[in-house]
Amino acid sequence: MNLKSITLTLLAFLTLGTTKAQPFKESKEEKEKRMQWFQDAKLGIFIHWGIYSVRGVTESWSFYNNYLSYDEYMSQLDGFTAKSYNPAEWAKLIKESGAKYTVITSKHHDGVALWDTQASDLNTIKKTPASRDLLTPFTKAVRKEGLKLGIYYSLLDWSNTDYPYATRNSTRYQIKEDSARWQRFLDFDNRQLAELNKQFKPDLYWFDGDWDFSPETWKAKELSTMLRTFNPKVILNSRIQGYGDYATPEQGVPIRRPDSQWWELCMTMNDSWGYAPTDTNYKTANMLLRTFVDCISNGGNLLLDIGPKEDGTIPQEQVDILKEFGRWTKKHADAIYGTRAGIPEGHVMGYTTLNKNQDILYVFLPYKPNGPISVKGLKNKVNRAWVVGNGALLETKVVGKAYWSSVPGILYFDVPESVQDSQITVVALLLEGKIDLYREAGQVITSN
Ligand code: H79
Repeated sequence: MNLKSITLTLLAFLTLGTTKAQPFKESKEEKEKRMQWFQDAKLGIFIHWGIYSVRGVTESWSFYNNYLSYDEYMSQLDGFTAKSYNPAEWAKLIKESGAKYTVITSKHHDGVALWDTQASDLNTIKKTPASRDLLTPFTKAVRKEGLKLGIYYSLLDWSNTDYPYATRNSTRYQIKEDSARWQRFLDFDNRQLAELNKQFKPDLYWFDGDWDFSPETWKAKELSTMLRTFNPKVILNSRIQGYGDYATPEQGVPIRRPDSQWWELCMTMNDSWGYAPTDTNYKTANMLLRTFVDCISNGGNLLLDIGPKEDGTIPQEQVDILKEFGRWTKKHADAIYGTRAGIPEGHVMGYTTLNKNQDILYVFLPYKPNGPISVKGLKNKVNRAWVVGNGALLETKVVGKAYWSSVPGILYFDVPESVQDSQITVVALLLEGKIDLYREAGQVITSN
């Protein structure tokens, strides 16, 4: 290799996209190890911050869907000041909520970048009165708090004239008629991603907006391989056309346990991702805590969204919810972090998780018990029961075990009012040995 070809190879590597990617291979054990922090984390905070917070309109979709013109939408650039932005406070609040990671929009579908990208002038430095890189100080504050850093990046960009679509009913060109133009767009994405890689080396990429094209058109295989080559531990969400690591249901809580070993529900506190003062349809802390517990009982994470105002302040309703999450998660940390999915439905009325050893069953009660709590089908002896975060020991008793039947008796315990939590009470059951459930239909007694 001569100097010229070495330089060229290096250049290609730096810009990503033009190099021949080595296939990314990893064993099941290696992937489990790579995913461990994510699986243990349980709670993440999503941040949608962009020029859409100036008027409080829907992020990017408001012009795509023609609720307002592109020019009107972009005029919000002039009102985006970030004048009270305090990234250290954001990171502190996120940490206080009990979240172990955060994902921030580096660029939404509108193409406005929050960092000093060299690939386009459409960024907060060049085009807004904030006139600075807003991403870097946040990433530093996040690291300082010991949180994992996730970066949201929209693969599509409705502002980029090389992207085939501008709005719902405005197509710029067809890729098959101008593949060079599409390659220019891919190069642009690759350049921005190379910048993000180099400047922030995130723990996680949260892609969005892959739906218009196939994996081949996105060159998703090459893109994901290049990201992993640069940063072998990085976690990718699923929205990179089949090359991600975990499933990302949006807004809708799964009813059945998802097939994927790793998943994360992303959800808004009201009905909007970004700041929207006209949207007062907030879920209560209680509703959101239930959803959170629902997720972890099924082995998933919750990525709960906040939408700061254009000046960088976080709406009070959202701060209040994060603080109530903080109170509750701190008290019940043992039942949350590092746990695994609980037992199947039908054994107890409530959500459950299990510790890694599988010998502590945590029972989450999102209601005031009207009598003792019952757990059926538990073969293990319960050696001890206590109220998590309170410490009170609870008496348990097993009734209805017939000596001639293999069906376990029903375990009962009372949870007195004095030890109940104002949101969700959690009881820990220390089992003798790893959990062993009776999963049959029951003893069938026939006379013939
Ligand atoms: O950033 C937030 C949203 O702006 C973005 N993701 C969250 C995290 C988002 N909004 N909607 N969607 C993602 C879903 C996209 C829906 C689609 Fe379709 C339905 C894509 C393909 C079918 C309708 C038809 C919209 C585009 C084509």
